Amino acid sequence: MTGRTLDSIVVLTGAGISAGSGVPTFRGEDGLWRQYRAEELATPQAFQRDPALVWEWYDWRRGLIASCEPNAAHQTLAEMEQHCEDFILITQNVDGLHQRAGSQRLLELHGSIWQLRCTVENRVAENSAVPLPEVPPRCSCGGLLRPHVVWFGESLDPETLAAAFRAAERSRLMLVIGTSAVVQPAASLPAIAKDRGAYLIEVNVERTPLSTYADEVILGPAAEQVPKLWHRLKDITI
Ligand code: BV8
Repeated sequence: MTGRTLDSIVVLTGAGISAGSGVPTFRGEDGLWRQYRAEELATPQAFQRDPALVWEWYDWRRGLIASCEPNAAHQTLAEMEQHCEDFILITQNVDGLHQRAGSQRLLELHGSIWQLRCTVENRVAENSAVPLPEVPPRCSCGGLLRPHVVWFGESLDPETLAAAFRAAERSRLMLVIGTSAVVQPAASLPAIAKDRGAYLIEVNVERTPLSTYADEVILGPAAEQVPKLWHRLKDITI
């Protein structure tokens, strides 16, 4: 790292940062629910085919996440935001743990499990009821409500995605924490940052497709490694 003030940090997180809080990851061995894989349920086709089944999965996840607490990695990122003038946290997670840890400069690429959208009126509302009083939940207009998340095969919110690309393009330092780096278009953000000259640090319990071009790969649980990394970073310039 060259001697520059630590002025612009972009962080990309995935399900692995919440694993330390007890939230199952998507592709790990804990990514199964009943006999289904997450990718089979997080699709508009699955919802169309069996909204009750998809909602049972989301209701179960909401209940589980509600009993989980942000871990030291989430809390460290919230502290980092206070330290850096140009900081943005981009997450693929829908669990809301970054907000509960205090992060504010946050882009939720894939939406939030705590917001429901009417499939008729398209209205979005916060809903933290666990368990849901009825499954599948319905809007006052009678329409089915769906989780306000981005399913596989659905496009991300264009403004959120554009903001994420802009952040990646201007970053001097990008931290990529707890993602298998396979889901697009989120997985292309680190490559954009790297191509623009950012210093890339990956934190994961195993190597990923990203590891070959990261400047540093820190192997270990995010809850342990992210606080250590921040302790190292905050006293240096890049
Ligand atoms: C789209 C919300 C346009 C729902 C999710 C190329 C370009 C564009 C699209 C595609 C493309 N190729 C393929 C596609 C389609 C698809 C895609 O990427 N498929 C993949 C599987 C190949 N992308 C899309 O459909 C996206 N839409 O691009 O729109 C379009 C439109 C139509 C047709 C084509 C394109 C939408 C993707 C969003 C899907 N929604 N979630 C919900 O959550 O309920 S994605 C889902 O995966 C979660 O958000 C999750 O966060 C995300 C990524 O997974 P990870 O976060 O990385 O989690 P994972 O379990 O995989 O890995 C965990 C990692 O943590 C592991 O590396 C593990 O080692 C590590 N770990 C574990 N424990 C720890 C740890 N690390 C640190 N500490 C620990 N303790």
